[in-house]
Amino acid sequence: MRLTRRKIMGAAMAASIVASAPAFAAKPLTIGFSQVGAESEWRTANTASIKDAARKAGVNLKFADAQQRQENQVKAIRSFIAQRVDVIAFSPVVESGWDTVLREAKAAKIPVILSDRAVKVSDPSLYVTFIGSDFVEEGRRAARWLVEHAKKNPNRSYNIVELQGTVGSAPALDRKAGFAEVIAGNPKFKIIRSQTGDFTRAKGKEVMEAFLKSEGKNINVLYAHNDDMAIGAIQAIEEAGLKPGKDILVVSIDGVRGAFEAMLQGKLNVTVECNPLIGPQLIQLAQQVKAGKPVPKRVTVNEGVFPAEVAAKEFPNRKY
Ligand code: GZL
Repeated sequence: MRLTRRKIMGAAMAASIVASAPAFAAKPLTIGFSQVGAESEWRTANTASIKDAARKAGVNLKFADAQQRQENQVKAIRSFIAQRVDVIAFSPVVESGWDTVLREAKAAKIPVILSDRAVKVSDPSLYVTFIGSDFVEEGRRAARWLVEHAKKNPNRSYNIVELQGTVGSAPALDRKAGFAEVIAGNPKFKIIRSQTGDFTRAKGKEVMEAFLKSEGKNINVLYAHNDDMAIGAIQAIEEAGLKPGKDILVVSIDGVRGAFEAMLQGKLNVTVECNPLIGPQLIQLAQQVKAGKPVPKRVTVNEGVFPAEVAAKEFPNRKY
């Protein structure tokens, strides 16, 4: 085809108009995020990771703190639906009671991502993906450390008190199950008391005081579902005139700064890492979901186990 001079000029003109047109920036992604609360060091680090990742990615983040109440999360999700956000993400404070509000999000064609904690729903299509830890494995790792440690005292039996996380929450249910699975059938280990400390230092201390009052020197081990409750319980153990980490072994989960400080003081024996720094992966998942790209139904994070012997070496590397 002969390109006439006029056609070439026309094409050049069109190209220059497009090039000079203001670059219309794509509308930023808007994510509505409902956070459990601010109950622990872990949660604070998790919130910071999500907010920092959203800022760096230019995401418009609408953030709601539920103060550990499910009704506040339901309200926040409904508000995100009304505001027509692009993606809803949330860390469900408890596993059940989400079907209705997630059906409303589905009807509004707003995709939902689960962050940190899972839900039990009748229809798995009510959320697109989950990113977080394997809490059952975290419970197993805590128990495996104790079983290994106990080999040093073959004739000794261990009476364990357990501080559970928030009643009905995935981490509490799963960490309890994982720990119990590993000690099942082994007469050396017995859980003599188990009660929720709601993942907070204050409640952990209060419940440990009650355990000490009723069981006293009969207790050899504290298994706490998170470091904050363990740190509160350590105060109660000391106030009872006992040595945490020695008279009562302290086994915990999260790997927060406070746990490393307690290990350096000889008051906590091991913390099983639960990584809160999932902000960048969460934002990336939301961007993929919004772009209609396929994402895995479950994205888990890699985690370690930190006994007191490695605390001094590892502490400078900690990021939360
Ligand atoms: C675990 C997270 C738990 C932490 C607690 O992923 O949901 O909630 O272990 C926090 O510290 O309160």
